[in-house]
Amino acid sequence: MADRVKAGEVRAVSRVITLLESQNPEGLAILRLLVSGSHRAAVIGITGYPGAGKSTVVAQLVAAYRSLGMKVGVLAVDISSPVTGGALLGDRIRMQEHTLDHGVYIRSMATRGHHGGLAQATSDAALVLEAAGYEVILIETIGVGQNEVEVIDVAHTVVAIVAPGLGDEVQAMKAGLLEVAPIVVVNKGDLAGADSTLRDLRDWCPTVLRTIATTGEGIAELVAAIAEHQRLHELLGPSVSRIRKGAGV
Ligand SMILES: Nc1nc2c(ncn2[C@@H]2O[C@H](COP(=O)(O)OP(=O)(O)O)[C@@H](O)[C@H]2O)c(=O)[nH]1
Ligand SMILES: [Mg+2]
Repeated sequence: MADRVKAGEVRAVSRVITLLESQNPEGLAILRLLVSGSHRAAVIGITGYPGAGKSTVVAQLVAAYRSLGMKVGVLAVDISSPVTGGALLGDRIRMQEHTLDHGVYIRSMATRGHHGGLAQATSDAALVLEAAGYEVILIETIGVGQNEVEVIDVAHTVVAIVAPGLGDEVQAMKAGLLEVAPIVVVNKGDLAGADSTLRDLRDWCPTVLRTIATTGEGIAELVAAIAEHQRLHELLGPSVSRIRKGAGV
């Protein structure tokens, strides 16, 4: 099974992630065989409140990285509640344009049913994708809270997505999430209030970008900012050490 994952076989990748989600000992044994590989993936966390445009940004990033010829894995972390259950379907439909592309793997991680925690399951899944040769791994997380910060530990680069007109949410993010997100994106740059949100955040964060994810505006700049952060990360330390630590191997 490990060999099949290393050969990039999608069915094997899915199977192993399912084993890991249920903390199956066989899954953990396979994972140990996988992490010895020499692949290096850029793991990018995309976080922010529901509705900010995370999935739309992720779909644009997938297109951007595919146009560079890179294999892209997407892990969508969904909270299994009646309130957000519909978001999962929306995400699937929105990303559907990429699902026929063999260079893109999209997987939803449901928070319910993880015995070892969502962050662990996500971290394990990212390692499987890395072993399977995915060069970019995008992790979309819903909301902002303690669990999110855990998931953020998996990613080398975290991008916080903010939409204008969410005054209170932006204030809450400043206090918490923005501390761990080196790149902040004000998405829905076409909406009123985008300018003042940008100004407000620029006092707090070094890198604040404006995007209109529905049209793709600003995505090239976001790709460049992520690349720059990843480059610094490479200089500052081994890119996979944190994720390896997360997998306990
Ligand atoms: N006006 C506008 N709408 C956007 C933009 N980006 C996303 N949306 C819309 O905002 C809604 C929520 O987007 P989604 O990507 O599902 O947000 P998520 O919950 O953060 O993943 C959808 O209806 C999108 O079409 C944007 O840049 N401008
Ligand atoms: Mg979404």
